[in-house]
Amino acid sequence: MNQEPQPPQSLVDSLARARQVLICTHVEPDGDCIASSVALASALRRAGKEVHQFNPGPFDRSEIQTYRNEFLPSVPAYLRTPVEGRLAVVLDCSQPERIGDLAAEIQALSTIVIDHHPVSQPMGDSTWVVPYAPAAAWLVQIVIEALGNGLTRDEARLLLFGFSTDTGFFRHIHEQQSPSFLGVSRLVAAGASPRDAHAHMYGNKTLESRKLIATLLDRMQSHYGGRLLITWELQSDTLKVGKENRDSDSFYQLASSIADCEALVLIREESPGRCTGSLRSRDSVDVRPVAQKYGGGGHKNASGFLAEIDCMELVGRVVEDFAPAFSEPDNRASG
Ligand SMILES: [Mn+2]
Repeated sequence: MNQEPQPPQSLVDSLARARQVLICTHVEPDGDCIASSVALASALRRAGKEVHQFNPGPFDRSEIQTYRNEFLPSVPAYLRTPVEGRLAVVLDCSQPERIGDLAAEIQALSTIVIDHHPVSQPMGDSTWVVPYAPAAAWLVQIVIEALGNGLTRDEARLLLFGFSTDTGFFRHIHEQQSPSFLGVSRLVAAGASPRDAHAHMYGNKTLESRKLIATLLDRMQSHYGGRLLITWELQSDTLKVGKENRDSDSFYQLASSIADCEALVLIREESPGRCTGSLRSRDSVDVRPVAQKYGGGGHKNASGFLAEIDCMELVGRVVEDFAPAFSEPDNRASG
């Protein structure tokens, strides 16, 4: 595989024809969906279109705060009815539940979907899902380029930020994703700087945010001979430092560097009796079944869920949930 994927011509045509575009992205937004949305909005406005951006929030991640005012949490009633030239675009997800109430609000509209999450039944009238794409930002870049007006420097910077978010600044890219570097090369040629993108993502952290990581590491439990590592963040920890001082990626980076770790779990008590779980794995361990058990989902190596369960009870349950994954002896050496 050494060619970049191309979007269906019908999808590019419907974007080119649209006069008014409503871009919707997923709950608990991240750098990939937000940057993809803002870059696409910019390119469409350059092409003379009216663009509205929607995201259900919450905007908890510090690196996307700059963009939160560009998004509305719900679609105003006057935009929900189908009229000639009005088009909804769903980015970085393809299941209605991932965009919350927005799904019902755009239900009557003609909808296109651009995503990199593998799902069996994507929503939308015209759909472009490329599961081997490391980020939606790369697909959005290709769509913007297909529209024929090039990329501005700001759009290139945004897309590199999105790409870097989902790839952990290139750490998660594997050899089957080589064509994505062609896209990155064009972003850099258009004026995006990897050095600045790295500083934007990994710099400017507060001391409190580093201390929170220290707390999580200090609490960490090791199970199944060190193959599963699990830790938790209590609401009192979060209140002490503020949600904006959460830095999951730096935490995963540190914890996953521990020898023998194959799966990593971070449980966060959002409020008493209500927790989110983030699951990460290296290589062969599939964390999706555990996330799905609590109504969540995601990728084989990165999944999440929200559960109405007491924090410490959930920690115990999740450890047991991983028993099937680790029932086989460690066969990485032979595999
Ligand atoms: Mn993504």
